[in-house]
Amino acid sequence: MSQAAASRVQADLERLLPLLDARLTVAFQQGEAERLGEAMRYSLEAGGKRVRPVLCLLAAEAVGGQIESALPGALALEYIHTYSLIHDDLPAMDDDDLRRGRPTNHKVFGEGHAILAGDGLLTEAFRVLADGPGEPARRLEALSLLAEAAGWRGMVGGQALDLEGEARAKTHRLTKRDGPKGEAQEGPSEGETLAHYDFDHLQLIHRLKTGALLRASLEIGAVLGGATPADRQALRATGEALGLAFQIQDDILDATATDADLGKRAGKDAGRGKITYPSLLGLDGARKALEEATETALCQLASLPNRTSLEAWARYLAQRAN
Ligand code: GRG
Repeated sequence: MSQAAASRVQADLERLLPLLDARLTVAFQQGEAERLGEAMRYSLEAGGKRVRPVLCLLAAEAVGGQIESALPGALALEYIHTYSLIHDDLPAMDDDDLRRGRPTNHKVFGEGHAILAGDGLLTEAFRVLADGPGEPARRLEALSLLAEAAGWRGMVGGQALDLEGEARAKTHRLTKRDGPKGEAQEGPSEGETLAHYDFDHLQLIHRLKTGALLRASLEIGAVLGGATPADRQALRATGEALGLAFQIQDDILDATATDADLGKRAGKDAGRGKITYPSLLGLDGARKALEEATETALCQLASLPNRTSLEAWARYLAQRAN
């Protein structure tokens, strides 16, 4: 990444993070269910890169809109993202102990409260956007985009497909291990298992599970910022490409970084026999796919009036170290 792009990302963080941090936990400070409020604040305050809210705010700026008008969208995106991480870490899902460099929510507050903390964040996302400032028609459009991206046609659907794929891979491994004298029993061959969970399927899962919310981050910012239809379409396409790039880099980091670098367990994908970009294309192939997706994002941005920050962020996301 060039020095200019790195400085731009740093400057964006310095001006945008205080705006987000000042509002992020306000809704969870007071209420009857105090411990639940604490559980929601715990995960929000644990850090995180704030990629989705920042992209949302930058998208509004990129189309000539005001940051303030996009803030409710930015908060809503971080609430949904944080809820998804809390639920993803539960024993019924990925069963993780470490997230954002801290013990996971259910390790501190128990499974029941972690489920409810996720539910509380999910529902607050829609309230903050419904009540926020700005034109009602734009907020209504943003609500619809958020529901589509977070729900069963987006992130939740992608998570379901991922769980189903993992269950199939596990059954296949068990079938092999349980055979007489340790030999493989009759069952699906490796090729047959891969056919169920091949590259197209991997891309579908990524597009839904990770990509949908990232794409929505840019499109919601565009809508709240009052984008023209052409600018909105350009940002939607940018988000699609950035979502893919983000996931490829996530796969690469899982294969190459340490727990300490990531603030979460590294090497999970290989441990679970998951199909990933590096496992299918090799590390070099995955890096090439990452470059291509980033270039696509940069091309889509070319027609926008204020694109410098988003260009810098596209480069940063491809090179992020955690
Ligand atoms: C439980 C409904 C439900 C969905 C879970 C997003 C997700 C779906 C699971 C997370 C699993 C995972 C590691 C996906 C890969 C991409 C991803 C979302 C990484 C985490 O996002 P970052 O890097 O996290 O933006 P921070 O902590 O920086 O906010």
